[in-house]
Amino acid sequence: MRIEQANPFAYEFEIRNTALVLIDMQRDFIEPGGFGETLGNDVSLLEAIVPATQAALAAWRKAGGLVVHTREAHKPDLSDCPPVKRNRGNPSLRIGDEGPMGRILVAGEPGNQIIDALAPIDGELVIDKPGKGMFYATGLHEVLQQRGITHLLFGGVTTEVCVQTSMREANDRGYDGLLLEDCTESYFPAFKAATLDMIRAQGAIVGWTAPSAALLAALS
Ligand code: TIU
Repeated sequence: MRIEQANPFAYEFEIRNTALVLIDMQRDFIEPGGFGETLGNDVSLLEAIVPATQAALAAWRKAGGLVVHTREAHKPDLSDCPPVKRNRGNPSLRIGDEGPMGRILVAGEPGNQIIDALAPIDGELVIDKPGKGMFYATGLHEVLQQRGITHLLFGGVTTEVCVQTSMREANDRGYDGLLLEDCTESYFPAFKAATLDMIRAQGAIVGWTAPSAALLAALS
């Protein structure tokens, strides 16, 4: 497969060696009452990427590719949440506090679930990650290695926080990563734009970006 319209140049991959990774498409970030809103953000911006992400997920499932969903999630006793993370900033509710969708960023709580529109199905990996990056303290690299995965297609939220961190972690581990431009969003549009530029600058220093339509065209 070849995505000719990828930036900064064409991206080549084989479906059997590639996973679609959807980062943290959980209620905590996309719906009111979760972590995103407690940090003072307008979460409605993020909802706009759901239709394009749904279409990419449907096409990828149809093609038979591996799907990985991540959730930013901490254990109920918060033993995997460094105090500096819990104490950072001035949120109206901190990680572990009881909010309208249950305890903020805690595994198993209603707010921590992937949104219904993108709910995982049997055979897909669901990774709970205590950090912003998807490899830190998750064992995901070993799982992907066992499955022969060398290429990662990314979507999810937020572009400059968990998505970019995960792409950089992936790049350092030897994966070729491509970010689907309209399947990712930030609470800060300027940060999204800057992140897309940073990823593909200097000859794909972190990876590639492409509109999801280019992936759909390659798969059709
Ligand atoms: N705050 C923010 O933009 N993002 C996060 O805290 N987590 C993720 O990006 N998932």
